[in-house]
Amino acid sequence: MQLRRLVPALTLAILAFAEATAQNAAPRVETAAQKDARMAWWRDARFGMFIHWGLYAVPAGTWHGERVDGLGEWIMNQAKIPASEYAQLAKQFNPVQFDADAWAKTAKDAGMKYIIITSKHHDGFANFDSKVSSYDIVDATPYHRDAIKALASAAHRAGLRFGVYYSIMDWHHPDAQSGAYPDYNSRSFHSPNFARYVETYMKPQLRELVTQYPEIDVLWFDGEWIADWSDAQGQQLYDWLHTMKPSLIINNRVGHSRQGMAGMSANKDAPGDFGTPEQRVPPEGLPGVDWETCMTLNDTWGFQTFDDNWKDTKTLVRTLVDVASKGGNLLLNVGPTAQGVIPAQSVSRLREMGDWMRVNGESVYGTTASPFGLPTWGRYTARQSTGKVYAHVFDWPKNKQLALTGVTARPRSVYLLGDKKPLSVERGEGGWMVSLPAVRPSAIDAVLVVETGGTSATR
Ligand code: JFZ
Repeated sequence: MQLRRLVPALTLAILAFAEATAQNAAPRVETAAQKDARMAWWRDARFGMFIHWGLYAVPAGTWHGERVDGLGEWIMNQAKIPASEYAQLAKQFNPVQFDADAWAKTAKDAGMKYIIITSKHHDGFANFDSKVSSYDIVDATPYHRDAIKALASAAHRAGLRFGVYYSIMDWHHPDAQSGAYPDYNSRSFHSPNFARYVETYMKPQLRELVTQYPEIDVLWFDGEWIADWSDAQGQQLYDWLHTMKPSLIINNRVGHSRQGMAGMSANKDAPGDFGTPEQRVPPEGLPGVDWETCMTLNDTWGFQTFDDNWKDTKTLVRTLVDVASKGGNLLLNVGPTAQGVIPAQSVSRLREMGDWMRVNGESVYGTTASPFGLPTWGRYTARQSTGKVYAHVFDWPKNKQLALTGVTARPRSVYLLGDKKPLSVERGEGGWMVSLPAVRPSAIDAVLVVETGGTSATR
């Protein structure tokens, strides 16, 4: 082997050895109480903003005049675009209208408590100033500014937590999946140099993110289903990240055993702090388990000009409440344009969710799963510290009699949230029956406070 090839190979071996030694020297030991403390803000938050933004916003779903099927951020794979050709999009990515404070305000006004943005999606393009790559927003675009840095600071100014999405799969890097072209997403493809990508590219980029962006509290991995990744590698990565920053919260896609769109890991010892159901809410509560449903407002994550299948505000609020009633968080996505603008259809829906949250947020933030199952008329959430259960009435009964199904002991008091006036409660056929007021306070979700003597609510 020539010296110029031997030196990088040796460097890699030394790096890998140093990492392995560091891991052996510092195995992560965390008590249940320490984990509760680390997860506390996240469990209280219940509602966050997901942002998918990158070069795919430039074609926005159309390639050579043809609409491309599938998700906007998958266009490189769907249209079988060679990596070198796709990379040319960087020259057109100049989001001069990007206003990080405006994005943070949109999240804040919706009632969201944290923001997770793509730092690098499957296409390999980084939205931050990476020193191990020139394939990033600072080096490769006319914009030349670090979007992750700007949004991290804006989020903190707005009092929001901040985290980044990072794809393990990389269609651009020659040592990762670019060799799988034209099927970048092949599940059987192995790169002979994948370890080199991990040690000299992925981990250095993750180190940059964790050490140079102090606001980052969450790492949201994805693209973990590739044949070159395993639970064991995920566990090593998880431990390595925690050695650098013990407070990090890391999703279960750091490992390899997520079960499809249901999102929970098959193996209970798999790495990761929370499960990631995608585009769906688990049918039942998952007591004692941390999870977060990620969902689009229309049908795509990355911006597409033609996707107009927007969910309505009522559906969105009820989805958030459904999630909270089952003990999870909702991470709702926006896909900004290549100019740096969150689509108006997204902003208006989020503003309307915020209108509901400003009145009813108490029944969502810091609550735990329903102690009384799933009533036919809506959902329950609970706050153990106060013994309050919130009855979320989606379907207001015509006869104004609401059966508090699942509640056994006589409630101490029942009233509308934001109106302390006690409502009459009588024992009836359907259990404890509440006489509802004549005026329904919300057609989206009218919230009643049920004061119980104390509940056995679990997360
Ligand atoms: C993944 C990404 O691929 C997607 O672009 C988006 O970032 C989302 C939040 O996460 O979604 C997936 C992942 C895997 C499959 C489908 C969607 N899959 O294996 O079918």
